[in-house]
Amino acid sequence: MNSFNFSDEVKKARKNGAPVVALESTIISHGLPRPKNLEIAQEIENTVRDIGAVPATIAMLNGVVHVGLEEDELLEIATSDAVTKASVRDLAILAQKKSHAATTVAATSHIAQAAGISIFATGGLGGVHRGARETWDESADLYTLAHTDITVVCAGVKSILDVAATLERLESLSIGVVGYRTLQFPGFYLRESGFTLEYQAASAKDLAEMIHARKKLGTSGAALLVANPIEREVPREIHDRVLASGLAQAEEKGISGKYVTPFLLDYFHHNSEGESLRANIDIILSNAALAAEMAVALVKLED
Ligand code: PSU
Ligand code: MN
Repeated sequence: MNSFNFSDEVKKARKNGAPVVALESTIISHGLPRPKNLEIAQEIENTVRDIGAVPATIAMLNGVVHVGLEEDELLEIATSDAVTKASVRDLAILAQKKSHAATTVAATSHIAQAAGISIFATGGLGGVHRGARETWDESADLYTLAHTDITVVCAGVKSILDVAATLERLESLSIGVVGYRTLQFPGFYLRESGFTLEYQAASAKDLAEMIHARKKLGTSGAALLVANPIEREVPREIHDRVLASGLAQAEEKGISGKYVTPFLLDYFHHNSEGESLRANIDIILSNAALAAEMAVALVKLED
């Protein structure tokens, strides 16, 4: 039996079979600048609630995994300097150390699955980094999603990554990808990454039916990725300039391992004239809304 701590709201939803949406916490602690991060985290949760689903923000506090955070707990994750970025491999170590940790897409997916939650909204997925031929830097998000029963709503992957290699990995790892009202794989800040998809879905209901079919066909061993493009993209000129200088700085400073992604996200936030933050907020709110609509539709289907 997993020893998770459920928030009151999530406890009640589980008892009543109400729709629940998992949310990650690394975006709060390491992906968004303070002090705005707390306000955004609350806004994400309220977006889910407004649509009739229950938000389950996942994080570790004093070594205990929380599925759904009370207000003071969300505050702690958003403001404490002692919050470590945790992927799946870190969880048990940090539990023993009674640490605070924010969970990545990989760790959040793992915990959500164990808690019986099937839909998860995030911003950008981790993937294969540029230069991975030399650095071997590939996000554990990919490998975890390969064996986790979860549907993740994201805005594609950032162009800080090697998008082509990431899409190839998604295919090799049997992770399904479906565009939301598009056949263009989105590039997080950009509506189109330049790579096309095979499938799209027209509505949250269609996506819920796909999740339902996964269960019926027994193909839910690996994750399904829903790629929901940003509505108003970052101007290409700003995007290309900041990307080039950010990648160059990361290399110059010798940033490696789990610090690469937070470094680049922070670089974007500080050098994009506010566009990176604006885009991140638009994206996570839009993904949370779509995930909530899907969760509501899924509960109706399973009735
Ligand atoms: N990409 C983003 N925003 C994020 C992240 C990635 O656009 O906040 C975070 C997510 O939590 C993701 C993690 O799971 O970074 C991936 O880190 P890494 O590349 O070290 O696996
Ligand atoms: Mn990495």
